[in-house]
Amino acid sequence: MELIIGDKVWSTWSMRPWLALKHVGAPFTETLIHLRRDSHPTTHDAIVAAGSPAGLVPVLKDGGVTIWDSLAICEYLAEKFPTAKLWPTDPVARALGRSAAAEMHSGFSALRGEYAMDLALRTRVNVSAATAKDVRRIVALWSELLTRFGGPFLLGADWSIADAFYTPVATRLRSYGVALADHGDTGAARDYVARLLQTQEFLEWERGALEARSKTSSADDAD
Ligand SMILES: N[C@@H](CCC(=O)N[C@@H](CS)C(=O)NCC(=O)O)C(=O)O
Repeated sequence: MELIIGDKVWSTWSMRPWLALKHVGAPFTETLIHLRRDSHPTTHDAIVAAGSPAGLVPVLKDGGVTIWDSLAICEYLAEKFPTAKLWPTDPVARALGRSAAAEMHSGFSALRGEYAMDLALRTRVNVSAATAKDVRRIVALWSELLTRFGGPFLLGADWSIADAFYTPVATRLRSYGVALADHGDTGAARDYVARLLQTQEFLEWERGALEARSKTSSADDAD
């Protein structure tokens, strides 16, 4: 299998299936396409040439098949590797997990638009009213699932696609210094953020992101 991704420091949609693939443990090669068209004007052409009909990353190639959306890739992996339990076997837990992942995939536009993922960033902001609304909803959703299934992950004992989908949110909350207690959290959401940021898969992604960032900075310094 080959996974085509964007820069690890920024590309939230690439991170999700990458975490799922690492969790599954299947061998895969990784092809990186630099994003940010101002500095990489050929991004779109490179993604299309790599075989993405939508001109977006991530893309998974498996044999003759090309899958070009983060959620579709994760669903494919769940079906291809059932023993990895990327979704729980209980249909209710699975349906709630899919609802949570789909809500992330299609929603939270204020948080996503105003506070881009940047794994190297640490700051403190007063979030806008629109983002505060998104954060409050995320805290409520996480708290409800953590209570219902008993944690430590959203659907219970096993890390799932729902957790993959919210890991980039956890990085944004850390990067922008968002205090979840100001948005309805009684501690469960804060602890869940810490847990997502300590998984082996995320730490490996983060190491790759920061190494790439330091190489880019050294190259920029040399200009
Ligand atoms: N809904 C798509 C969204 C994919 C997406 O927006 N990818 C961004 C990178 S995170 C992209 O390819 N941007 C192309 C560009 O920056 O030119 C998915 O879930 O895969």
